[in-house]
Amino acid sequence: MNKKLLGEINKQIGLEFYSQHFYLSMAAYSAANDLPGFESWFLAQGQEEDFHAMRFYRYLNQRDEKVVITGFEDPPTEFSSVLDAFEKGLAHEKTVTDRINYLMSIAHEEKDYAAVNFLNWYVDEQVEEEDTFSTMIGKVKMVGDGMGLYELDKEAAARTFVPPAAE
Ligand code: OFO
Repeated sequence: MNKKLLGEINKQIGLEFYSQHFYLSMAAYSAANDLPGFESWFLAQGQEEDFHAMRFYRYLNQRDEKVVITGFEDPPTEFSSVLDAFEKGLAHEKTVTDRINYLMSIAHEEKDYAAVNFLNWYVDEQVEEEDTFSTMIGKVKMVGDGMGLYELDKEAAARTFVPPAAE
């Protein structure tokens, strides 16, 4: 694999693990504010991010390349509201989408069509990620605070993470 693409995929593994911590931090914020449904929603999102990272990990191993695990910055730990958390989540997902598009552009430049196929999954996934967050933002705005948020918290509790079938 081209060295630039390899380096950027390794960086992406770090970013996906960062995303996992970012959402764990939102789960902790929700738990601390007596919102167990949002806590479990963000925990499921964190599991999804772990899956994204490990899918890259397995792919590099399959291509006989070395995975390099690095650290990452601390995620934010304070949020002013659940809405603030979801808005920060959507902004983050947009930066992740830009990163996936960047990886895809390198794969095209290098005519690495196997990587293009592999990355296509993330292109589709990012459409879902952004949609998931903007839907939650819409719902939180619709219900406002108080009883509405209490009901939405119960609905959010139903989210679970089911890993996609093995590829
Ligand atoms: Fe891995 O997509 Fe969200 O961050």
